[in-house]
Amino acid sequence: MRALLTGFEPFDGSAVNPSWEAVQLVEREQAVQQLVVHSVLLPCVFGEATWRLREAIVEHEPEVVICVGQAGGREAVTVERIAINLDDARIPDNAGEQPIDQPVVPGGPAAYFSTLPVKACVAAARKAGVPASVSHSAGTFVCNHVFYGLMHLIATEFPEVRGGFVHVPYAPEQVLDHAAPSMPVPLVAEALTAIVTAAVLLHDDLRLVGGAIH
Ligand code: PCA
Repeated sequence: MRALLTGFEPFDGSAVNPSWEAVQLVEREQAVQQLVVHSVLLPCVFGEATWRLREAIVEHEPEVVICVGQAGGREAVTVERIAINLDDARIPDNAGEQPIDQPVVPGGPAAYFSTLPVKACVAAARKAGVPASVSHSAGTFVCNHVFYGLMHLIATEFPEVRGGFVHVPYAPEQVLDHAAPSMPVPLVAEALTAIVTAAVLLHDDLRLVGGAIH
């Protein structure tokens, strides 16, 4: 089995992006038998990030694709459930573009659900000792853009691939001078290993409590 994990380059003035640090660790460790993990860096740029993702899928021919991004301020690893057809950037991307209220794919469906077993992924991360939950919004910046782009690629070109998105907290070194939740990168990598393992092994999700009231 082959899995593709993507991480993002730093953005918004940060020196690191824990998503890229963590997926490289997962690739280096290759901790799961009979599963080869490839990691690929995506630019934090609308449009280009999705083209690079498509190239990586063509190159590595993965069964499972998990895109990973930083969600500064979140306290846990969050497995995203839904990607929406909306780009609405609060800050410019790394190429200086700041789309406002534009569709990711003009004429595309309003949203796509992750095809990962999201509850089972959360359960696996928790079992590995890492705080995790399901999230029902990946925001409206480049992460949601790539998540929607991934699910659109799967729907239109790669129907045999299963895919989804995981957001991770800041690394501790990013919050040394302000109070915000953070998580050590090796712990994030453990969660991602557990998540990718669950995603590869399970096609149907587990029926677990895990919704959100708001
Ligand atoms: N997080 C941003 C984009 C890149 C990243 O790591 C986001 O959540 O949209």
